[in-house]
Amino acid sequence: MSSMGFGYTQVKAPASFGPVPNENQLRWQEMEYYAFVHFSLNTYTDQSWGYGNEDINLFNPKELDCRQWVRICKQAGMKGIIITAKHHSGFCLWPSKYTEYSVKNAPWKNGKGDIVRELADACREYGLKLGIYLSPWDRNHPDYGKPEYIAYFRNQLTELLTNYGPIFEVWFDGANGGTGYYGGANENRKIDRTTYYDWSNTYKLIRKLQPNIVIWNDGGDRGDLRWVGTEAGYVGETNWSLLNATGEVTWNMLHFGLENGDSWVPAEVNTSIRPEWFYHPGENERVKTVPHLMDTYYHSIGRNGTLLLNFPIDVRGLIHENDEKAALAFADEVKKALVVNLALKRKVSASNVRGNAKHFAAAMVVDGNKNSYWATDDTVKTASLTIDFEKPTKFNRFLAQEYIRLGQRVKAFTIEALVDGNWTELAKATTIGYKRLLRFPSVTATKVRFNITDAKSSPVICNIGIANAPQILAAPTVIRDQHGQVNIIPADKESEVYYTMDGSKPTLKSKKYAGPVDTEGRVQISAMSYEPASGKSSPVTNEKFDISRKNWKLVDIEDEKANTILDGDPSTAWHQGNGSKAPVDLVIDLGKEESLVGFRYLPDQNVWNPAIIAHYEFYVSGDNAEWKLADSGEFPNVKNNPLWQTKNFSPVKARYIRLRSLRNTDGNDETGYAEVDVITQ
Ligand code: FUL
Repeated sequence: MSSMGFGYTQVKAPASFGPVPNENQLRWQEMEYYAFVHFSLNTYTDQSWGYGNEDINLFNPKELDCRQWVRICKQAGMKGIIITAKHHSGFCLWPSKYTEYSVKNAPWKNGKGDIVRELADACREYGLKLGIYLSPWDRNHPDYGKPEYIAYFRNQLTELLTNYGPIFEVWFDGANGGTGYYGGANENRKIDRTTYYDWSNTYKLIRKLQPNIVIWNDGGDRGDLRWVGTEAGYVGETNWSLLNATGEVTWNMLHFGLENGDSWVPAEVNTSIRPEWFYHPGENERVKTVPHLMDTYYHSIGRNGTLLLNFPIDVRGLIHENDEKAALAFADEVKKALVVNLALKRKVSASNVRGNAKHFAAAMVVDGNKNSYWATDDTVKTASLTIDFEKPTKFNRFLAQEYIRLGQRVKAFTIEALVDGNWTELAKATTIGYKRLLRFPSVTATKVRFNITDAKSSPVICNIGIANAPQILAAPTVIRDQHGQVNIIPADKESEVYYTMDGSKPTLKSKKYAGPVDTEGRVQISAMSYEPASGKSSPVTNEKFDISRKNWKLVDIEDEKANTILDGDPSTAWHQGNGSKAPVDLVIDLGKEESLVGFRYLPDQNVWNPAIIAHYEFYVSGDNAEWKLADSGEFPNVKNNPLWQTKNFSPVKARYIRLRSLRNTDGNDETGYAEVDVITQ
């Protein structure tokens, strides 16, 4: 059929559907991958959140080199860097006119330095974009919580958005209000996140100073971008780039977007290359592995998000070599996985083409041009596209992109392959958006069929990719249960596992894992998976366990399920609630006297009401009658990043421990625990 019969209107481009991105959001989305750098006084105090009274004299990086940061980011394929110009402690990395708590009073460069300037210069040199993180919460400033602080905050914002050239993104952390130094007041200051900052006027200021910027804000008025509800490095499989302009934003909306939202608010996945955001020397061996980072990639950029990957700047003022190595190896793996598009310029046909017009034909998805697209007639909401390899071809990845200038439309799709003359389904998925990537086991086929099975409006697809990515082996999981049995679980059941118990790196000559290993006392396990078919081995998992918890007993707790606190399995948790009002105590009998130097707490990993302890006291006792306070404080950032919390204290001998939750992160009286453990001398 020719397009003639349909008249001119049929071959006009489809009208946009629903909310669409503005030019700033589009430019940002196309960046796909960019860096965060966390650097502050925290770097020198081994803290996650500074209190606001940390000694400025500690800030003296000896080898600070922003060009090194930018070089690594550039080599890793990133397009920009967002720097923590001011974190919660209030310490400023630029010589702000409005506070004394900044680099201008630090020994570094005799107070003449400006890290934001050095980074801006390095970014310009390497062609990367600069972004600014400015914490709204300021634990140093005496006026925090009062109206005067807003003027201070805007003054700082004005400095940062005026003096350092174009800024692509500004980042306003949602952690707001709480205890702090506040110029010596040392108190708890609460603010109303919805009104205190008067965001709408701050936004006006920002847009006036930097018209091309995108605003990230998870706490206040709707910004241009949204948080995804977790710092673990993934957004929902279903991911709409939409939210409502006003009203409450629930965790579900952050994580999955809002199918019928009235505004374009796309997702940015922020996560760190190490467990924590700031540099902690104890994490040098805990930099994420390539398989881990690849999962993050598929679960962020591969799910219609961007990836904001953090480097904690180390004490020297550099990106640590382990982080550099991981980031470059990750970039290399992404390239190996996706660079060859087997669909490019292949024969392709579609079940429907808009007005049968050539410029909307199926071939537009494999022409290597993201600005041309395949579109169907307006009434068509289900359609398929068949790519013909003309010979058996092996692949295991599928990529699709919607032309989002016209809105996000696809609700569901499947992928099928013609294998030995039969069509078999390889994958089933929901949304696409700017970019969607699917992984499935390798298959050899002559044709691939992409079926849009549900859409809000006629589909508009600008790119399809098919790739054959090399297999990569993930490191195994190591768990020790309460009885001291160590279980090593490979990610792929067919892998073999080799391990050592003396801290040495496992090889094929090490012990082969053949089932749970009984252990007593302190142990260290280093384990790797090995795939005999390919001869490949995984990165190594290192786990250290303290004294065995065999004879431990939870005191005065009837519920048997409570023992999950001691089962070594991070995925099982128990909640103490039952009407008990905060503070809530957990008492454990260690069975005999131990020399304690600290404790560890792993929050419930569940995202729904994990009831994580935010402020704690830790007591010890010899007889369960007389108690002594060994330590107290906060677990910073545990809601967004519920990692193992480790606290050290002066050595003390005790048989009983009491972990007291003073306040939880959900503001109720429950307390959730995945694990509790001690550190012995
Ligand atoms: C969180 C902060 O509290 C962390 O310290 C970190 O800056 C992260 C990016 O955002 O909410």
